[in-house]
Amino acid sequence: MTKNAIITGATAGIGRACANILAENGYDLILTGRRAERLEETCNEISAQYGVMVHGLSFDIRDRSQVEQAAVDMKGLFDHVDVLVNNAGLAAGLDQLRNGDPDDWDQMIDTNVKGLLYISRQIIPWMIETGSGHIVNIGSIAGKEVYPNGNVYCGTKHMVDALNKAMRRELAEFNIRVSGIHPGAVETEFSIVRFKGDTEKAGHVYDGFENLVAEDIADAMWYVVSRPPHVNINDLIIMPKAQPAAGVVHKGKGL
Ligand code: NDP
Ligand code: 8X3
Repeated sequence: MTKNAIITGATAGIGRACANILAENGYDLILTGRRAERLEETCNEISAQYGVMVHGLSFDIRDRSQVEQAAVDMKGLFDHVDVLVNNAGLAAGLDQLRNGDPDDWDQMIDTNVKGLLYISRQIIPWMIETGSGHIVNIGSIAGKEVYPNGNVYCGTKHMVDALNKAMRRELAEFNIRVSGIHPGAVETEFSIVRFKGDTEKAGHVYDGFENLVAEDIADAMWYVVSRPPHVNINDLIIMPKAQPAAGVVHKGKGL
């Protein structure tokens, strides 16, 4: 039977790297993201490189009606889903709460928490109906610890951690695996988005130490997904060697 995966937020970074590794391993894919042109290019490139079917559905995961429509489209493309990677997410801003921008808070809560819930609400009953599946939730070290000025972003990722546990409790009886992957600093578009397009400021985040790259996280995702069927990896925390804890990075030490 064909293996199928859905990855949210695959126009960049970790989501795109997950798409590559799943395609390399023969999965047909549905990829999502708001940037329609970038999504189309990504789908075409991956499909040409690995010879699998790659469909793009462009929508904003914060918009519940768009997510519901996307789920209808997904059911027209796949007869079942083996893997859902809940990856779409972002940080916006890095300020103390008293100086924070409530629009940033809304965007993070709406994307990282509500968006993840909206898509999961559509896919979980489908997995139950077809009798199996694996949900991989991309959390963060920010969901395990809190770092200075990380407040609301950390809050959203703590919620992802809680939802990951809740899903696992609810879904084991339906033969559905649920795993959380919690990375530290990965150089993607993440900091460019966090600092609203300020590439210089974003670049400094990764100066002076060896950060993780998106492929490190995709590799972990593939490890989790490719375990024998009786094994569930509950949680993986993956950090750069130079980042022993959230918000702590040893720079300039050749690490
Ligand atoms: P990128 O900014 O490189 O990628 C984020 C992806 O999410 C893009 O494909 C973007 O697509 C998508 N996305 C964002 N907002 C929306 C939205 N409203 N609707 C649909 N898609 C959306 O960042 P990363 O790859 O680093 O981030 C991926 C996940 O990993 C996030 O959940 C992030 O919190 C988490 N993470 C990242 C870490 C890091 O250091 N980079 C560390 C720990 C966790 P588009 O813009 O086209 O909509
Ligand atoms: C982001 C993790 O450590 O770069 O989710 O803030 S960190």
